[in-house]
Order: sequence, then C-alpha cells, then structure tokens
Amino acid sequence: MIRSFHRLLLPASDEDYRSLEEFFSALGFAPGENWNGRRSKGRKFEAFESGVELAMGQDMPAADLVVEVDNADIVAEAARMKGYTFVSEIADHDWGARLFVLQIPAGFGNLAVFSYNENWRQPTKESQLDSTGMKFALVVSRFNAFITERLLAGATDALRRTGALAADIEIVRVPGAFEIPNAAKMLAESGKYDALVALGCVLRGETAHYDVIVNEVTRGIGEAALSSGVPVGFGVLTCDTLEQAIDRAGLKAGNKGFDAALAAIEMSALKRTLQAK
Ligand code: INI
Repeated sequence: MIRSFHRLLLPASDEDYRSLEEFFSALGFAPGENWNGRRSKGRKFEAFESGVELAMGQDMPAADLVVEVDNADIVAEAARMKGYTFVSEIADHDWGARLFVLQIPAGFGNLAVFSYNENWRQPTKESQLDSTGMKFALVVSRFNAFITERLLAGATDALRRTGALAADIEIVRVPGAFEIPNAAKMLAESGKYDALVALGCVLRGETAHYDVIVNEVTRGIGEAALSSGVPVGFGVLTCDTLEQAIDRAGLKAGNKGFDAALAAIEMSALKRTLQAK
C-alpha cells in the first residue's frame, strides 16, 4: 500500500533551497516533516490530497506540479506581490476552474495553481468536520496488519481531509489489540493530544479467547477515554471471518478506521464546545 507521494526536488545550493522553501510556504503548502542530518537536510510540504494524475485532451496546463487551492485568485495576487514569474495569467478553463501557471524557482519547471469554480464540487460529508489545528495519536495493532494498516490509511485520510497536518498525527504501533488500551491510556494522559483513534482487528476464527480479548479491549479503551477525558475513536474490528474484516477495512462496508477518526474529531469538537460553555 502506498503511504505517501512526494515529488523530490534537489536544489543545488542553499540559496535555491531557501527560495524554494519560501515559494512553497508562500503558496500555502502545510509544513511537513523536516530533518537536518549530518550529510543532508530536507523538508516536506504537504497537501491533504496528493498522487499521480493522468490527463489527456485539450486545455490542460503544461506544468510539472499541479496544486488545487480554495481560491486561485487570492493565491495569484499573493504570488504577484512576491514577484514570482507567471508563465500564464489566471484565466477560466472549460473544465470548471480558474488557473494560472508559475515558474518554480531554481529551474524546477512550472507549477499550475487552480481552484474549482463555486458549486463545481459537491460539498462532502467529511468537509463539515474540521480538524484543523488538532493533534491526534493513532494506536494501531500489528496483529492482523493486513487489515489494521488499511484501517490506519482510512483514519489518516479522514484526519487529513478535514484539515489536520501530517506533523500533528502521531502513529503508535502495539503488538496486538490487547495492548491498545495500555498505550491509549499513556497517550491520553500525556496531555499532548486532542483525541486518539484506536485501530485493531480481532478475528473469532483465529482466537479461542476471542470474547475475553474483545471485552477487555473494549472496556480498556473506554476506560482510557473516560479516565483521561480525551476522546478515543473506536476503530477495532471484531469479526467472525477475515472476509468480514476486509469488507469493513475499505471494501463493501466502508472503512472503520475512517469512521473512528471522524468520531474522534467530532467528540473533540464537542469537548471544546462544552468546556467553553
Ligand atoms: N490480537 C489481535 O489484535 N487480534 C487477534 O485476532 C488476536 N488473536 O487472534 O489472538 C490477537 N492476539 C494477540 C493479543 O492481542 C496480544 O497481543 C497477545 O496476547 C500478547 O499480549
């Protein structure tokens, strides 16, 4: 499973590095992972949806990178004030967008920036939940990793789509579902997180002590949430068969990790509202 996708740029000098840093920050990319080692340094700039896009036909921008923003006119204004070089001015495109193209500093090609015209995209259910600025810890068990890694992808997707930064999502792996409550309690009590998401998978077929584990995990996760006051989204699958688990980890019955993350965001927002009253 692909975890992330980044286009790697290798600036030739510190000056180029700095101008690229400023360029991508100014355009509104969220700050991602940042490292400074003995032999190399680097910085990621994040957008919540990324990937490879194939397109054919007319009216396509000639660009090496494409970013979608909320309002391309505002970003174009900001780019003009910064003195960036426009390859093409902002204009309407017949696929429902306003788009302009900038030169990326240091000779890394062109960047197209666009926003869809109003009403072009249907508002989605998850867009009504906002996790901007929130910090999360995801506790994921390695047992049945084939399933739990998909739950993790779903949970991360829900958090990123609703505005959380990659840097604000801590992923903690534990051996099995039985260990989730212990890790959840420690993380919740650290006071560092707005909410947690617990991700695991217990299969009856492979577990003689299925009921014991399920009861303990459910009780323990509830206890971690109640005693700390930190919401914990419950994304632990308890299924009779692997097929049922696959269905709930991204196939026929949605992704329980995604749902658990949305529940965590909602509960965290509710907590803020109730505390403010
Ligand atoms: N852990 C799971 O997460 N799912 C299972 O289905 C499972 N089975 O089948 O036993 C399981 N067992 C491991 C358990 O959670 C603990 O990690 C282990 O007992 C060590 O404490």
